[in-house]
Amino acid sequence: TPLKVGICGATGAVGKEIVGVLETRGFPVKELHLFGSERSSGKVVETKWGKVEIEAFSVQKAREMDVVFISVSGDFSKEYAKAIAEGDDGAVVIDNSSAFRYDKDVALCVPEINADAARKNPNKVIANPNCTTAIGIMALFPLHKRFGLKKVIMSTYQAASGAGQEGMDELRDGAKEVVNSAEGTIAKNKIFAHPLPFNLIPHIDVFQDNLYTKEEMKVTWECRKIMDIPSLPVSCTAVRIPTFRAHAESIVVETEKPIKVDEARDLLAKSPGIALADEPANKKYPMPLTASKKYPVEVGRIRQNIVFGDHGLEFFVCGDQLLRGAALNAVLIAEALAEPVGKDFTPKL
Ligand code: 11C
Repeated sequence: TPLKVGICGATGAVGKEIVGVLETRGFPVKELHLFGSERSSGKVVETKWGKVEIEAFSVQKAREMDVVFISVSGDFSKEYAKAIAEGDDGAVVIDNSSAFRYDKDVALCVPEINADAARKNPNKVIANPNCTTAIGIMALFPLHKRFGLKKVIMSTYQAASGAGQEGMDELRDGAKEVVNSAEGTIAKNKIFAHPLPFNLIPHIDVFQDNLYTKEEMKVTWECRKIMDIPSLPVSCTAVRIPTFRAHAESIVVETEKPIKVDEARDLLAKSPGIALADEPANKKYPMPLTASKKYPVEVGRIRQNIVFGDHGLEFFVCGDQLLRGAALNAVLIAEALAEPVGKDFTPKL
């Protein structure tokens, strides 16, 4: 049945992508309401459902929706998400922030993996995972089901889009400044901890007591919750690199059962949400340039890991940060909610 759909943060990098995903997925939209700040209200956005004017957000207006996607900030979600969802007449909220991800009574969902967590969620706020988790877990989960994950070690190469439109703008403007200026010029930075053009920064989000960053710990906490393996050791080093919108991840797993490259490759090729890109002889492997603006996550460079031997696999994944990492996953959660409890969710992407 067609739904009244609201988007909070509709003019942001993720909000715009949510509109695009609703359009291309043919999501059953009865009415589309785009909520923004006072500053952007009144602007008109062309959509498949006609021109839609940005409305100033209010809890009351959002509560009139059937489903509301929130992609503003953790503080915005903390303040408003529960008020939008509360009671039988509230809306289902799909929240892109980290505000509720680790709450016991809030489902954290990648619908191809744990759709039922969202369907059986005891309240109407459902959390969308961090982009790094959502991308890597597309390959990790099928491997876990077949071989059992024992340990996961990964390093990431994360795009500027993780810091939103302002992050992408800072990269583009800074790169222009460097190439158009005297040799040795270093770009300015405000969004990132250091200048990003022609650099990389092993620091995303704030440092924790254990000297991992919060971005790195999110991967640990979220992999455990989504795959329901509460004590899985997952160690991540998260690095910002000067790409625009696709995160790449180098992942090593140790498995309970012996794992063979061919078997793992066949399994991953058939798993939902994945596009295999694993033909080294033809220079085909996952890259930000080929994974950007695509729904599936590319997986390749699959090989037996030297350290863990016949119980170890090493591979590379690359996925669009704004799509699988945010907008696509959020819309797929809404699609999965329309299907009955117990049904596997395997959308065509
Ligand atoms: C980044 N992964 O690349 C972050 C952005 O927890 O939703 C997403 C932060 C989050 O900067």
